[in-house]
Amino acid sequence: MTRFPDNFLWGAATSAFQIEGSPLADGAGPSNWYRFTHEPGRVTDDETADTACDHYRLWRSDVALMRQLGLQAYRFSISWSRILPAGTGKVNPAGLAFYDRLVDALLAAGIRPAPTLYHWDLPAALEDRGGWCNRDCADWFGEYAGIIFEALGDRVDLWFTHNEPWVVVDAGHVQGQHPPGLRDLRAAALAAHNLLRGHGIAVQRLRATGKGQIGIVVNQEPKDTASDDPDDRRATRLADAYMNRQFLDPVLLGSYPGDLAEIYGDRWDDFPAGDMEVISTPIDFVGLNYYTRSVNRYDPDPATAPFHVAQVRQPGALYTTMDWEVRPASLTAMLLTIRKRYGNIPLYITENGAAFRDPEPDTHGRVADTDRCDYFRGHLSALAAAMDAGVDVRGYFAWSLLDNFEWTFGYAKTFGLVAVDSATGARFPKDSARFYRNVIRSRGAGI
Ligand code: IFM
Repeated sequence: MTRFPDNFLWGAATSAFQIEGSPLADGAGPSNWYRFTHEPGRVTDDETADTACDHYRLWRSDVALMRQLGLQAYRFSISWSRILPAGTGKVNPAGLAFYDRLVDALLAAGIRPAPTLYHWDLPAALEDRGGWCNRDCADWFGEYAGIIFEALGDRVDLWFTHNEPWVVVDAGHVQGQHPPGLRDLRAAALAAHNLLRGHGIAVQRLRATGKGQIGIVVNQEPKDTASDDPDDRRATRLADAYMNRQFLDPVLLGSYPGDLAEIYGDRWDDFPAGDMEVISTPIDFVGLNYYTRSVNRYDPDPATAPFHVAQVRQPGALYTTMDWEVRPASLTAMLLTIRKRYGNIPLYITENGAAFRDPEPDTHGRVADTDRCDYFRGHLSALAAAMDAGVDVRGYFAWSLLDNFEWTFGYAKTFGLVAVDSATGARFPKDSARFYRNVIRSRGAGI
């Protein structure tokens, strides 16, 4: 394929907490991430997202910038605690008004809004009530989703429920690196299940409105085994079940992968029979975030239980500053695997991109981020290869529009098409932004 289809959707993605700043402005409640980032030692250099990219104030010029870059769609997330400061109950009209204006501005600029309802920032008040470990959280999410559909559903037709629920489960409930900071497998199993129930409830809420299309966003990381040793193969299979199939199997096949029992053991409760029906409510598409693959081996160290998996670094491979191997071929492989396991459901690449150490802007403000251009070139070719093989991919969102707050890494990891001067908020489109604009204009001929 030399060109992507005419109706292929080209966009860029961000998330609320990572770019907006002004976390408590205009009546917003604190989110779990706001609170977490204000606890010493949680984030590199104790950086916070109190200003981030200042998008909450600079959204108008950011929409103008997206237009200049030729974006056809913008995937952003909505901050639950701006809309419902206590998580449920009383709506904060000023919070809704922010997204209402943003959607209008995007449409006026000819850019299709594609909101994600939940990109990790939970109202702190709900975390205090048990967060995703509380069964009720799925219904609280449904209530919030209903408010958003009611407010924006006349203008938005492309919705995503959760972003990367695996990260919420793993980083938040197994590794203790994200809020709520737990290291508890029983909590992880509960949170995973309730996130999925929340997803299903939100899908049903949208269906009740009779408008719009909806899907979930999962991060997929192909798991390759370091050797044919049975222990390495088993460790690889478990890593795959845990990260890649734990969420897509229930949503698309209506059951959990059997191998999860080997991970969770008796920390997995029996859930009510009707739950799976809610979780597997039919969706319109799946959003896939792809960054890298991993090569895995068995690790006997008791500290790595119950996964007993370690990643093997590949000599000679290029790694990003996240320490993620650059491996476009695994994007093609991932898409073919998805089609084989789940059938030819429509897909979007909802995130793809790379953090590299960028050169400083030169005297004309130019940032020559050659590595990132190469990354996009390689991955778009890999995407085209999968589409040539018949995989139904409808669009691509580069991560990310702006250099932003990379969670516990603070501002050190830069993924943006556009650099942001932290002192002034000034935006500098990098060479990758120009490269991407040409890709969009030429429908991929510029790769
Ligand atoms: O920045 C994150 C984003 O919030 C979720 N997907 C991965 C990105 C890079 O780590």
